[in-house]
Amino acid sequence: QKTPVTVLVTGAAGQIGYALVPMVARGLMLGPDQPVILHMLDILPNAEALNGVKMELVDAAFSLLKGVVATTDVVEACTGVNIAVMIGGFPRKEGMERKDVMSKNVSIYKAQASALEKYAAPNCKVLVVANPANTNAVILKEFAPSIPAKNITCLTRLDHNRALAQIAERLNVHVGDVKNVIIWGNHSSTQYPDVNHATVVTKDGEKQVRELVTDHQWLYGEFITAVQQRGAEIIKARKLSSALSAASSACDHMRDWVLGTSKGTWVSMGVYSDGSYGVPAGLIYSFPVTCDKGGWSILQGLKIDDFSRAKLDATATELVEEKSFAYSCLQ
Ligand code: NAX
Repeated sequence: QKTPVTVLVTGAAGQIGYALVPMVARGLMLGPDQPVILHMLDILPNAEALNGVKMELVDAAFSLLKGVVATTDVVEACTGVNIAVMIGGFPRKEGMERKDVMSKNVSIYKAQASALEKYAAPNCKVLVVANPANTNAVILKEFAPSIPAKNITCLTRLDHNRALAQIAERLNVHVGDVKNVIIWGNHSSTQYPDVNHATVVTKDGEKQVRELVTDHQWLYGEFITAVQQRGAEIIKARKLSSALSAASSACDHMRDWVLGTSKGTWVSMGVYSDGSYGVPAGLIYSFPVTCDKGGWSILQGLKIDDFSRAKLDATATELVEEKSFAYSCLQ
């Protein structure tokens, strides 16, 4: 049997954490033959609830789960972790500005970065889910300098999956037959869901979404807003934010990163920008990526038309502003 992989989940007593840990323990993140040890971190006021989650994991008798640590100690949580899924953070409460939330999370991510820097396994792969996801990831990168920049990513796969689902619904095809949408930029309402290169597998071969959806007003209007606003729609319906879809997408993100994307398919990941597609280097920006042998590369050479260019730039501008605000909080 393979050596167990240690997976850290922060904010594990929260909604997404509760949905995610059983998925990890069932092999949905790292594969059905990969044993795991779960390290779950939360804060003191949630220690009892966290312990309850641990009890449930034990009771579920998962055959792949080789150990569970439930702790409020960051050092214990980060020690020896191979994979870190960072969900914990300060939630946005009524009346709070996005910037208030950001300043609280910047200090949390600075502290947790330092713990990962010192105690995680050398090649630890990090996925930041907590908002503002891209900017928390930038801060984490800054304060964990020995973790390679390529190992620090943020979640935009939920937005990617939402875009696939919207197209599938519109065309009345199965979501598994739609591929290669792209989420560019920030996991915020400035994100750009791009279908210019997306295709659908049909019985007559692969077809461009742009040809199949003839109503381009929908494709470049309502579709984009629907993906951007889907999170708000879920909150309205559930009175709680998305959790099972976020957890499932986090599994998709890590699984593809570790095990690879299939040939001819790309996915969206928030990754460290090297300046590709004219995106300022040093941001954590969502790009189309392919994954192989545990690494990702930004897909190169896609044609970007004027409509897309403006949208790529607008979301980059927001990320530049967020980054400089985050740094100002640390002064
Ligand atoms: P919850 O409030 O249910 O859970 C968050 C958990 O984090 C709580 O248990 C809390 O005690 C814990 N926590 C707070 N500070 C902590 C710290 N310093 N160390 C460890 N744990 C800490 O939120 P949930 O609905 O699970 O959402 C978690 C985060 O994901 C939020 O920031 C949310 O905005 C973000 N999201 C990101 C998404 C993405 O696609 N990137 C989509 C879903 C989600 O909205």
